[in-house]
Amino acid sequence: MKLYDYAASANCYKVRLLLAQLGAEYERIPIDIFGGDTLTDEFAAINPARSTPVLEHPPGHYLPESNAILLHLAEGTPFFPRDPQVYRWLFFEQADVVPAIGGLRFRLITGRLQPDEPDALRRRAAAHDVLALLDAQLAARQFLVGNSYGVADIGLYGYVHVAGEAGLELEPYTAVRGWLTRVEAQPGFVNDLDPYPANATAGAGRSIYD
Ligand SMILES: N[C@@H](CCC(=O)N[C@@H](CS)C(=O)NCC(=O)O)C(=O)O
Repeated sequence: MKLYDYAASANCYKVRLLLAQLGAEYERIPIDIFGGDTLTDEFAAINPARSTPVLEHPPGHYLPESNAILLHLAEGTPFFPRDPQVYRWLFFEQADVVPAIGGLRFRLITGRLQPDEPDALRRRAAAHDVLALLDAQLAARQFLVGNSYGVADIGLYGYVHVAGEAGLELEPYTAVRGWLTRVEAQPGFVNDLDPYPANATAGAGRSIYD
């Protein structure tokens, strides 16, 4: 199994977290997205969307999309409870959590947006809506689906745990904070999300964002 992977991407980190908790052996293929690695014809043949992560398994078969990879790897394991709510949370993560929290964090840290610009204010408001929704969901339960830890929690943890780096104060979201602590206490938990490297700064590299 190979993972085409960017160390500073929370979408990639979500997959690395599940792989670690499954005890799976795999080879990491580092993709320097701001070094132009996703802009090559070779990478487009692996994933025409030019994004990471991509799982290669078996050799020559490529699965892009972080949450598709999570669902595929978790199939038949305790990390995938037979409850359709799992799908609901993973779609919510991509549609609402990533653009709001992930998009804000990436653009602020790498200098693509200033905190007082309209796009930052819009993303910040959306992020607080997301956090309030999650806080209400988690107020009466230990984990997002069926009260047992699984891929829905892994998918949401990826970007929610770095909300503070986007300047989002988590203090009012008591249930979210409790859930983050429970996720971090799970057997085999790892956090190997790297900070953005220097070439991620606006104007410093080449990527689909520039
Ligand atoms: N929906 C995709 C989004 C993946 C994505 O946006 N990946 C970013 C890093 S977080 C990327 O690889 N961008 C490629 C580039 O900038 O060239 C998923 O969940 O896998």
